[in-house]
Amino acid sequence: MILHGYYRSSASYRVRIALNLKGLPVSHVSHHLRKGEQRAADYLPLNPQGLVPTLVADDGRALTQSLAIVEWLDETYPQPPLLPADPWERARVRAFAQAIACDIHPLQNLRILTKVKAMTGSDDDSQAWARFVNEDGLAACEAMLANEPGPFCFGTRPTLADICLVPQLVNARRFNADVARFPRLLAIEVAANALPAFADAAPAKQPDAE
Ligand SMILES: N[C@@H](CCC(=O)N[C@@H](CS)C(=O)NCC(=O)O)C(=O)O
Repeated sequence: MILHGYYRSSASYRVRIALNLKGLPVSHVSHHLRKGEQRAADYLPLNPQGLVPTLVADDGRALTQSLAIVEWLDETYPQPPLLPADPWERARVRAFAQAIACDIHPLQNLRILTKVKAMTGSDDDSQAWARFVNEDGLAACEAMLANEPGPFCFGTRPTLADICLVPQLVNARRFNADVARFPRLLAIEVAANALPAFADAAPAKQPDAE
């Protein structure tokens, strides 16, 4: 398989964690986002949205959207499972993952911040926006886990929820969000990063890291 991504892309980071948890080998192709390589003519046929990640399977088919990719990996390579067996619990994990992937991450994406900066003429405004989006969204995530026993988001092993949370915390720090407000999320991050599957997927460990 080939993963088209970027070291600092948190959506690519989600897929890297899932591949590591499954023990699946992959080749990496890096697209430098600030240079606009995600919109290169030879990449757009794979991902018409001009975003990373894209996973190209062994048979050459290409799949976009990190959550769809992670769920496809989970269904195709079921061990270890990344979603609970019980339908209600599975839906709760997806709800948490989507609180991040649908309601935080897209609002602080590179193309949105570039637009905010262009509209306001201020890099400070775009950074303040990203900080607000992360703090506001992660406060809700902290509350969503208030009655969960840990050490992971939902129970004793990592799920799609942790796969979304850990990369988002890295983003939040990049925008100077006050993550100390979220002790439960930080404890989960420590538990997750103790696993090589999470630690090895970190942006700083990737070959294209700058
Ligand atoms: N919902 C998509 C989001 C993909 C996405 O926004 N990727 C970012 C990097 S994390 C990107 O390619 N940004 C480039 C841009 O905004 O131009 C997914 O989960 O795959």
